[in-house]
Amino acid sequence: ASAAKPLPGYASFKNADAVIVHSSTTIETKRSAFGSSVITPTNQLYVRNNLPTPPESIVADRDAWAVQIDGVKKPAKLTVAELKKMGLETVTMVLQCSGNGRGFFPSKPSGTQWTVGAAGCVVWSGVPVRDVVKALGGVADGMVYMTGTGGEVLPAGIDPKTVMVERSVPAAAMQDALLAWEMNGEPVSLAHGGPLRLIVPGYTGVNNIKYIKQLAFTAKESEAHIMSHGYRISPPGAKGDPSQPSVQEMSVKSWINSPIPEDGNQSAGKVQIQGVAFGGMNAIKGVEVSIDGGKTWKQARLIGPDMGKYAWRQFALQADLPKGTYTLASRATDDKGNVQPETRGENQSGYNNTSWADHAVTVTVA
Ligand code: MSS
Repeated sequence: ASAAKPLPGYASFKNADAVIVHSSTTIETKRSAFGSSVITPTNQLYVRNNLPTPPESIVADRDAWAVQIDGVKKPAKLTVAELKKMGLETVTMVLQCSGNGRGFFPSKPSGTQWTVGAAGCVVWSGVPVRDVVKALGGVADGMVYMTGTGGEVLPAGIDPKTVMVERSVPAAAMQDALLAWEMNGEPVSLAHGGPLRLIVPGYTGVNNIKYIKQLAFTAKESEAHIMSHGYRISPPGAKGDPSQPSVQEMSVKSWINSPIPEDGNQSAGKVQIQGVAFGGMNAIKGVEVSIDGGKTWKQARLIGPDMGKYAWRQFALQADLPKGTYTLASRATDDKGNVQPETRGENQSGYNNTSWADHAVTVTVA
């Protein structure tokens, strides 16, 4: 077995026992570390950076960070200090990388082999984008996308479009979007996009632009490679291109966090089978649990506080397990009636895996 990789400097505050360091830009939460208190602690939340992390100096004077707002009637460059006076809202949201669950694809798509831990449920505070837009006279005519640009300083000598982190979502997503400066009750850390991050609730991780330096309402999608060719749902064997769907809205998903093989053998008797479920754009209606690999299902209980439709719900099912081997699975339903599917949608890059079968765990009770 290879030795655990050290935490990179910008993420040195992470709890090393609770995470798997895949690389200096990809850190996963251990399945055993999610707990049952809904919110993922900041020091356990996963990290995914597509580029090297900007220097700590960008969070030295947070209020001075400025974001250019374009594609509105009165474009303006606004500092965090100014944004703080324009509105305030808090949203609890599942932040999940588009590639979470890639590690379950038998085709082993290239990219980080995340299992369940490129996700967490976190609380963001900031100004609603719609308030900013209103203050600047509204969206300019003909603009149909909301395009956010990351504040990384790009390497010289290469076409910026090939590396920049810039993503477009439908402009309507601004209704629930925030420009956030606080996460889990603290100023947003550099690792998670401080001083200012675009939060698009219900959309996969990549659409939540860290250290945002420009927010523009645009007539067309960004031509940055990460938008035009990256993060596309392309058929197996095909390259990404703008004609394919982009990873945007998340859909209904759940998984079990306890008991899991990592916990070691279970002793026979009562057990609380427990996990998390979320609906992406919709609230969770219910979760069923199976102890026989999906042959039969029982309704689990939703436990803990309901933090709104963009948050995940904890669920639990009490079971009495005699000695034996069990394949535990969970299957969530959202309030629009969408049911988590048995199988993954095959795609070249291993995105959007919501398969309940892939997320099942096999445990031994002795
Ligand atoms: N932003 C920026 N600026 N940069 C980068 O790199 N990444 C993405 C997002 N944003 C980036 C950004 C991704 S891709 C993800 S997931 C996320 O972020 C993560 O987060 P955190 O905080 O956890 O780290 Mo996949 O879909």
